[in-house]
Order: sequence, then C-alpha cells, then structure tokens
Amino acid sequence: MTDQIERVDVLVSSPTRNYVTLRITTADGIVGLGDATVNGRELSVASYLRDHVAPLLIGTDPSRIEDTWQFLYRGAYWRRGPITMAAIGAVDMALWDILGKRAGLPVYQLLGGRVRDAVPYYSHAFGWDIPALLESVAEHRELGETYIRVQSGVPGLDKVYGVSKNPNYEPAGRGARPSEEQFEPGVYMRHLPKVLGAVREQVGPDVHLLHDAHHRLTPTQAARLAKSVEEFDLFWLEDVTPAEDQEALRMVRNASVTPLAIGEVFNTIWDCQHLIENRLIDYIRTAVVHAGGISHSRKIYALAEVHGVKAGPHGPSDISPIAMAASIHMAASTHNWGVQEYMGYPDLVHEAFPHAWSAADGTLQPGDAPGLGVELNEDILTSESYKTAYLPVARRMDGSVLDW
Ligand code: CS2
Ligand code: MG
Repeated sequence: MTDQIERVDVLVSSPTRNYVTLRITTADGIVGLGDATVNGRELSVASYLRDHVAPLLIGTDPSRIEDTWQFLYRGAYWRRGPITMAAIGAVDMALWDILGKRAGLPVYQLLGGRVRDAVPYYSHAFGWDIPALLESVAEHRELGETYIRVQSGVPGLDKVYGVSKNPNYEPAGRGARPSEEQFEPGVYMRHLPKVLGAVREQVGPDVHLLHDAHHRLTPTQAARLAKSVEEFDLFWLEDVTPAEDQEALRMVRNASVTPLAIGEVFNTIWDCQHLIENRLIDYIRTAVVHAGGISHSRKIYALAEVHGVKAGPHGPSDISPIAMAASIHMAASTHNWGVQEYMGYPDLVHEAFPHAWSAADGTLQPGDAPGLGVELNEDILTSESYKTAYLPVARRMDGSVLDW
C-alpha cells in the first residue's frame, strides 16, 4: 500500500508551556498531527505513544480511523483514563487530519459541513478584587466578546484558581514539585454573589457570564452556591463539585435553575453517561484531546443531543492549537453546541503551531485548509525542550487536601 503509515513521531516541547504532539506520516508523504497534552503528566502520554502505540501503527491503513480507535481502545485491554485516552485522541486527530488532506477538504466538511457561520467562544476575565475584575471584563467586552468567564480573588486568600498576575494565565508551575494553595469554601461562597452582582450590573443582561468553581464544593455547598447566584443568570456554573461524584449534581439540580457544566476531567462517554442521561448537566465539557479524539467526542455529543445537553468543550492554553483546531472543526459542524472555551495563546505558541483557524470579535473560524489546518514550526519546537511542571495542590486551612 502506498498510503500506509510509514512513520510516527512524538514531539515533547515547551514553547512557554509543555505540549505533546503526535506526527503520523504516510508512505506517500501526507502528515497528520494530533495533540496529546495532559497538563502535568505529559511524559506519561509521550511514553504511552512512543512505547505502546507508535510501533503498532506502522504499516497500517490511516483511513481506517474507527477501526484504529477500537484497536487501540479495546486492544489495550486496560482502558479509559486520561493518559490512554489522550494517546488515542492524538492518533484519532492525526488520522482525521490525514483523511482531510487526502480528500482536499477541511475536517468540518468530512463531519457533515457547517451548521453555524461562526463558533462563539468564551475567554477568561479575572482580577484579584472586584474593581480589577470589572476592568478585565471591560477589556474583553471591547474585543467584542459576548461570552465571558469571570474569576476573582477571595478576601483572605493569597492564591485562588483562575486568577493570576500574568495575563497569559498558566496554572502549571515549573519545578520538581507542585505548589500548594490554601482554600476555604465558606469565604469563597459568601464572596461570589457580590462578584457576579457587580459584573452583571456592569455588562447588563445580554452578556453571557460563566464561572468555574473548579471541583471544590460538597454537594450541599454546591447547591447553596448555585441557588445564591441564580439572580445573576449565569450561562453556566462549572465544576461545582468533583465530577466523578455524578449523583451529587442531583442535589444541585434540585436546588437551583443555574445551568451546570462539568466534564473537563472526563475522558470517555461512559464517564459522561449518567450525567447526560439523567439531565444533571446542561453542558458537557470534555476536550477532544482528552476524550479519545474526534471520533469519540462525536459519540459524546450525539448522546448529549438526545438528552438536550450541549457541548461546551474545555479549551485552555494547555491543549495545543492542534486540539483547538479539532474542536473548532467539530464546533462548526455539531448542532448541539453551547460555546467553545478559548483562553488564547502566547505569541510563541501561535508561531510554534501555525494554524488556519482564527479568533476575532468573540468567535472562532476553522479555516478551509485541508485536514485540521495546523503545521509545526520544528525550529521552535526543538529549541524549547520539556520542563517539569505540575498543577498546584490545594489544601484546606486544616492542612487536608482539597480538589484544586
Ligand atoms: C480550567 C482549566 O479552563 C478551565 O475550565 O478548569 O484552566 C484547568 O484548570 C486547566 O486546564 C488544568 O490544566
Ligand atoms: Mg474548568
């Protein structure tokens, strides 16, 4: 076969932060790219790909995308989990990229064509106090954004998720050990309604506001918080409890009509199934890279569509522009779409991964380059080597570990 897979490379690099990139090359020279980045565990995915996946792909037919997915998922015997599913996700993205390039079509066309003219995104406004947050929100409004996530500092806490002194917020700190942060739910829960009230007053009723509680509350605390912010009409309240305790959300659902989003730490449809089938959420947050790629994400979104749930994929700067491309192609062609998270990237990341997709005035466009429409700048990627970095660990004031 002239179009079989001839070469598989795994590139681990760190243009401002660590990324794991899979490159599959066919015998007739077509290159497919996939993102395999799992923030803080990049080397594990790189090894899974290099040691257990790449050798199995050599000589196979890249057009057998679903069969390759099933082979890598079921053939490993041990399944699910962020490392396995990011590795499979990267292969899947790369094979769709190759198919698009061979067909001369952008991936969204292969997925059924456009269902929307532009893909709305939300980015991150944050500030250590309410005045600083309001200033940040105003800056995002000036960019034409109509979906804005708002995160603020909490009085008495010197570090809080989602708030940074660096405009390019990267939660993973470089170093041999994770940093530790203290957090106390009570003071946060009392402060959030003041924050959201001030933002809602500034932007008016038509701007979509989002907030990420980042896994930290008990079910009862989550129910109380969701009820306390109902009047501010959030687009969604995210990760209000640890996602794996899915039945917990029924308490939140019963207490409030604040829309709920969860799932960025999920990696298969089976993780999402209970929440979706019981309509315990409004938006499913799985990212294409972490949930087995395009092929598996399509199945999650289809299950969601049946139950009135929409996609709202995770899209921080710790998924690479390749996975962002895949997500935007899916967003352009998936009916039940809520909003795409898009934090933006430092200039060096855009230079390391030249891409056809674009962001402007609060919306994203996939571009019409064949495949995913992303290239690699190998000079940058080879000059910026991996640097050990970990996401923080949170502890309560009594020293016990809390979800960060
Ligand atoms: C956050 C992420 O964007 C979000 O919704 O939950 O920033 C998350 O903290 C990071 O992706 C973790 O690497
Ligand atoms: Mg989140």
